Amino acid sequence: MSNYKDEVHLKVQEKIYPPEDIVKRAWIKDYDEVYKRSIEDREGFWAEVAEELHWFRKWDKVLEWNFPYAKWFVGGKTNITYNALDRHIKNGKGDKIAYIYVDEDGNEEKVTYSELLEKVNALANGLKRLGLKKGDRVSIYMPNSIEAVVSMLACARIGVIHSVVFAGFSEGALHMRIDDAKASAVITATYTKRRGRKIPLLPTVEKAIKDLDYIKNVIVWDRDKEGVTDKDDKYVDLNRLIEENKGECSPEEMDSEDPLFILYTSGTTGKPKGVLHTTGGYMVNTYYTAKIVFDLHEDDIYWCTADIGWITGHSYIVYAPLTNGVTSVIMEGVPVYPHPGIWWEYVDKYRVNIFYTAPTAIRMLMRFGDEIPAKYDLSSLRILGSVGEPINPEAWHWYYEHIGRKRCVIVDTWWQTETGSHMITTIPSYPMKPGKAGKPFFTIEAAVVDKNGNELPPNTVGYLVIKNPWPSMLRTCWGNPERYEKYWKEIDNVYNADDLASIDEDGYIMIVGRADDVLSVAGHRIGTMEVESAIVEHPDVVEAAVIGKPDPIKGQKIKAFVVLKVGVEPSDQLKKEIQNTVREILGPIAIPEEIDFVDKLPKTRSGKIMRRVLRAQELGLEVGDLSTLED
Ligand code: 6R9
Repeated sequence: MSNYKDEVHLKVQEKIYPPEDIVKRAWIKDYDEVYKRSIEDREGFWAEVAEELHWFRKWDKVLEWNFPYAKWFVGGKTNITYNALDRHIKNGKGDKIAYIYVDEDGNEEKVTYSELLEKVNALANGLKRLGLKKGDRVSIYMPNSIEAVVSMLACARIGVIHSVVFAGFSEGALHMRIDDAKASAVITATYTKRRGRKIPLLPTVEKAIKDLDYIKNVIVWDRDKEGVTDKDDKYVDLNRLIEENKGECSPEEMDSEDPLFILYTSGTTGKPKGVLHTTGGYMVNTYYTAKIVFDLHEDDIYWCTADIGWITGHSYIVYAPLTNGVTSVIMEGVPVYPHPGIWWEYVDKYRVNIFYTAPTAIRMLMRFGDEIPAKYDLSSLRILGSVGEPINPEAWHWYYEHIGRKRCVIVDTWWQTETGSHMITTIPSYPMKPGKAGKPFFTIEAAVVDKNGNELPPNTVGYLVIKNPWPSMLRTCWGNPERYEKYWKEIDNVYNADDLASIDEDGYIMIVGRADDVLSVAGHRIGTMEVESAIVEHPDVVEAAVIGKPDPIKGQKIKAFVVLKVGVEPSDQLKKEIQNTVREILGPIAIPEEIDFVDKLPKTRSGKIMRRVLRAQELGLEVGDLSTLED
């Protein structure tokens, strides 16, 4: 793996100590002691955590590990919405604000725990009335909003499996995800707001489901009351459905292993995989990681800037903040509109204590200068989180100094759609190392190994693997168990995260990046194959290969190498058309910024495109072993 060695990053050794007051209030003060105990008795550890939540029936067994299939809290019955809502209301916290929704124009809407439950119950009743039942799938294509949260929770209330699709995806990506899950209904909105514009969503849904006759209903949040659902019985008005079905909806007693949701994520080959998460383990693991890593306490105001369309939104905008009973900010819009201080303005206004974002956003905001955050009172902040990609030390220090004002801790949380919750992360009570994610969370045994599973010496880059099952691990890939088994069978019967990493002498893990052909553009996981397939949809294109190029803000940007049909002349116009094709099929995040027209692509003898050759040429790196190259 020598071509990944980077002497500079191995020298990152700086240690920064957390402020005393933060350590003093932290739930866990002695990481080493608790970690040791958690490894000695993994099941006992998680059982103790699970006791903090409500179960209609207690589990018989904490873990059943039938490699590579795990069942957690076997025999237990619960409902995640009961723990997210009813439990707090029963404890007298019904009037507490659950979400403060804000948009780019300063519009604000607050919802209490009681009000949220009322809406969730009503929509759940409505979904039932439309004929939806436990085990059915519903796709959700919604703006980042309270309505989206209500939609997800209404599904979970009655055991309907939700499949949220990021509202930045276009019709092709949406069609694939709806069709793979065979959703019976779609919940959407007329539009989402972005940079002061209304981006239509409903027309995209209509195109995506054109030939899908198993879709019984499209439920629409008609934001401007345009009457868009009047045209056809298939269309149902979301707010009317809520209005007309008010009343109690008792939570479905879900088996601990009943599916909660599917979320599609990009892989190396073929189409995205539907990662399946189940009820009990996901609930316990997300609840507890948020509590410890963000050190959540009763009166905290918490803001995760992700979108509900990604796993970070599922776990740390929706489920974990609610099971912890805190108040969350949820924002619809981008970080730079109407001005690049909008996030800090809201941190100041709502007295946010915990702020969780991605390095790509930090790098983007850094560019606007230190004077922007300096205008605001950010003294309420205590914990700053980072997720999605490695945070480079420069961005780390800016976040620490200009946002945290050297009084906060930064928790760099490494995890994946597949892991469901934080796996390797700093926690607030031990020293931070800028550029390193931190140590394994409790009960997690992580290692850095070679392809055969041999552990590598400290500070050597290799594959990051997890050696044990954990409660919120994915249970399978929807309709594709072979793909699931691959995670555990590729490297010596341990979970292969497909990330490259190194571990230092103190046990801190540094993530280097993806090992497979997955791109990370502004923290979004995009498969090279997905983009290539979209490019080839253009009638003049024969073949395409896509690589990621380092980008100071987005982490990576996409470059495409395109082979045209014989007789077609390359032109700037054609580049634009190809970009538009990708935009239409996948959405703006997947557009190749650079396009080179080439005569042919480097391939292996078995016909696989050797993207690493293109990458090496493009970036001036060593090409490495070429023995499998075709010619
Ligand atoms: C939560 C999420 C997962 C991939 C993962 C890795 C990268 C996530 C990171 C990080 C370095 C961190 N990643 N967190 N890399 N440091 N703190 O992002 O899930 O969209 O599935 O992406 O993101 O490469 O394998 P997902």
